[in-house]
Amino acid sequence: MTGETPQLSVVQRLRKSPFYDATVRWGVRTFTVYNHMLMPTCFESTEADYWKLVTGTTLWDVAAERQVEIIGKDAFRLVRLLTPCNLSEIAVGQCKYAPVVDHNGGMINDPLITRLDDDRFWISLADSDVLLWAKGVALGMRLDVEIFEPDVSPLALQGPQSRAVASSLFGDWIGTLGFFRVRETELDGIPLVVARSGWSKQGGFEFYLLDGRRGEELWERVMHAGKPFGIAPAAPSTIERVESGLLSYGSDMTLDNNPLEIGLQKLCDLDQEFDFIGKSALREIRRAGVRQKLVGLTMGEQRLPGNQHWWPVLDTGDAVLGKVTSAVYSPRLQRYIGFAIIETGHAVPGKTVRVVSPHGEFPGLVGPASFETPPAHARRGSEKIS
Ligand code: THG
Repeated sequence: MTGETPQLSVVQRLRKSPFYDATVRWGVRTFTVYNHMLMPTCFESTEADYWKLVTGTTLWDVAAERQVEIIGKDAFRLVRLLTPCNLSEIAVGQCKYAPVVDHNGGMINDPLITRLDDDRFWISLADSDVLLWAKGVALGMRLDVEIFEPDVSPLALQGPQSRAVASSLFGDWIGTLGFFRVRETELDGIPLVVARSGWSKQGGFEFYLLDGRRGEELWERVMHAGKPFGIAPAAPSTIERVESGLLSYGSDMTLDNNPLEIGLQKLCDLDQEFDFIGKSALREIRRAGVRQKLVGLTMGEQRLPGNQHWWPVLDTGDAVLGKVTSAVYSPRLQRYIGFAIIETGHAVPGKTVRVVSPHGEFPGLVGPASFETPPAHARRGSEKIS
């Protein structure tokens, strides 16, 4: 036994992104595995990267958010079958945050769905194998569609200064692109779809690269344009996304959760006419009432690292109420915060529960699953957590 931190064996099976070599050159320190690919998670430190995101502008290799492309006569029908979200009005050039559920109403994924043309869609995935599910559904329902993984790799520009960088790259029209709208364009001949979206609430854009051979060129071009605005390489921030109430598939939800209990009921239209997969199951869950709910927890002022497991949540007796799904130290709130999925009867704002972590037990105050943060100012601490 050496006691050293275990390392990941990087082999061919763990696919590299078209931006991989660029991120290594720019000092990436840690990766995670996401959709069977390597995805950067940290450059300087989790907290330093977070401050750059909330105060400036950052570039993220999120090529592991793989696309499933669906084209053909029945493409719209298939996409609608896959989600409880009401897509009847989705316009060409629009995207929607749309849960994908199975016949029991269990969460298969929580992707963005983009309509590129009347009969052409992308499903931009969180970490699960939707390509196979979509192919199975199409086969079973005898739909006239083609389903494949296109050569498309998202690169995200996120943070309050992102618009300035995007304008200097593309011109002023980018400032008029609506939220969750996309437009096909190019940059020095590099083919792209540009979207106003991204997995933070700091504002920004996503550049979907349409030619995997030109990843490094695109990365360097954006870094160069961002230099006057202090751009930095970074990655999806667990701290910021918990503060902002953005959920992560695999941590905050799995196939065992339905969208109604994790706060995604607002995205589901169970009364629409269209008979999507999981409709009767979700209607029954709504009728009976959800057994558990995802809530926000404030867990004191201790500066602990994030959780690597689900931690039990107990009541004042020893009854297990559920689990903490994500936990981070918020430098802006100066509190340890997170999400938990707990029994409905205890999922009441103001209620205190007990969190059992490897760092000890501490109380958790139940509240909304999104946190009010003060504006970023000179609170920046020097301590780093990994
Ligand atoms: N961009 C792209 N693909 C993705 C993500 C992304 N795939 C994986 C993951 N992220 C999908 N999950 C989300 C979750 C939330 C949001 C986007 C993707 C999001 N939510 C806003 C909110 O909750 O306020 C807006 C929701 C709404 O208005 O409907 O942006 O980031 N390409």
